[in-house]
Amino acid sequence: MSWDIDRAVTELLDRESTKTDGGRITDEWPGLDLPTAYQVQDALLRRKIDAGEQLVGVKLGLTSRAKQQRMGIESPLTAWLTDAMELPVGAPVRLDELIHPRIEPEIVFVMGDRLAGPGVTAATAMRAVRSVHAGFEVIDSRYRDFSFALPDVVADNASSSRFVVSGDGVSPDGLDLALEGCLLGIDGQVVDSATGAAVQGHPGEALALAANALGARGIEIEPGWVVLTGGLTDAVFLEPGREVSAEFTNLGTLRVVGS
Ligand code: 0L1
Ligand code: MG
Repeated sequence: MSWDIDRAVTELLDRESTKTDGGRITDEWPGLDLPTAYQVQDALLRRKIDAGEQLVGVKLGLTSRAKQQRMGIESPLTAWLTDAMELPVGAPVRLDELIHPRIEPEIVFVMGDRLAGPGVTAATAMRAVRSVHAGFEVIDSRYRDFSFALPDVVADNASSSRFVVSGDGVSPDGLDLALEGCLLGIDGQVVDSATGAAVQGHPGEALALAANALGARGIEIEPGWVVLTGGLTDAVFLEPGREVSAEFTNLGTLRVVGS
């Protein structure tokens, strides 16, 4: 059977619901280029919306050198966030619902104004931000061993599975997000650290990148949307009983336990 957008969506959703990873789609469908992969991603979102989920925002992936080097892919990408992916602060991550989840700390924006590319700069992007939050993203690739080419991971909605956003947002005014520090801990031991500069030099650059990339596809970032700006550090595996913490300089501390 030949591949097309519909078959790729069905394959990826099947892997997600059966918690089964699989091979790269590009191995069987070399014609899956980047524009087609974004069509798969959009069609996958439409299937989720048809099933009752709501679009609540956008994520950036592969915005930091740490993540790019691990995955061997240098291009940042965008993907969709739905309400079904959001976990309340303090809720455990149910590992039995996922394949091989990893977690990464992120600086998160909640938008106040609409943002429409092209031509968006970091400065104009930051003026549209209502509040800045500490966040975690749980990624769970539908590909074996997180092994994929860029079109595979774009089609797979950038490995998205769960996210957590701190409740107490901070005004972006007066914050220097390039200097915002984050200590990543596992069971109380610091295992990694970064500042916001790890994300494209400044998380506002990542937001501008998303606005411009979506603008090229005729999509605007809407007021109220959540924007995950990308992992500050490399992601670490979640395990049963493991507590992962992210302690930020000004955005507070988040803790998540795998259960
Ligand atoms: O949020 C991310 O940076 C994920 C991008 C996809 C690559 C991965 O699965 O780590
Ligand atoms: Mg991420």
